[in-house]
Amino acid sequence: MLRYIVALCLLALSWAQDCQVANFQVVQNFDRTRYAGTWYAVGKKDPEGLFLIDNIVARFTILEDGKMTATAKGRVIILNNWEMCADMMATFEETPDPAKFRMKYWGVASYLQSGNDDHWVIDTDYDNYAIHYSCRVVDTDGTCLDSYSFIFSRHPTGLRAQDQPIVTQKKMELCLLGKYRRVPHTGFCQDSGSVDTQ
Ligand code: DAO
Repeated sequence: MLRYIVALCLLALSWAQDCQVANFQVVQNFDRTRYAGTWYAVGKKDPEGLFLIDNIVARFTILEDGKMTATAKGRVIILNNWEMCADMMATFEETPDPAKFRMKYWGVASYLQSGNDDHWVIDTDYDNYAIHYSCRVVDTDGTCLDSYSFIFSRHPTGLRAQDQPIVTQKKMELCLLGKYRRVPHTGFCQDSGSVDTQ
């Protein structure tokens, strides 16, 4: 019975969402220094033309001039069936909102994907979980046509039980509840550099 009540409440709340990208709330007073360090992607909502599949680990660094950069690794399949660990790099351009960045990214090898996406930090407690969001294409009605989102954890084993309701609430606010998949960490990228050794 309780399960049905919770499901009905979630449904009612999701109906109340307007799903306007411009109205999505990001974390207040974002502190990039506390955000720095290693994050394990434990959940992902894929964009069209999925790139990073699993074993995704990102490490954010704050340079001396205060700018944020990142390196990331993850298992990818390129050229139809070539499986490899992609070594990626990213720089972040600030915007008037401290939790909203433009992220320029590229592969260490030229045949890897490159691009320029939004990188919004929707929520984080800095020590355990972070919710990232990027909308690549905004529809004419203001909703998102092509988005991706990472659920990051400081722990490769996943989210702590107490963080799960917060993350579920945020997925709902992004109108992405039910669109995420689990991101396994099998050690696939472990021997290819240092990003996931901390
Ligand atoms: O996996 O389909 C996809 C989209 C991922 C975009 C590439 C991200 C590469 C750099 C990530 C740095 C920190 C999140």
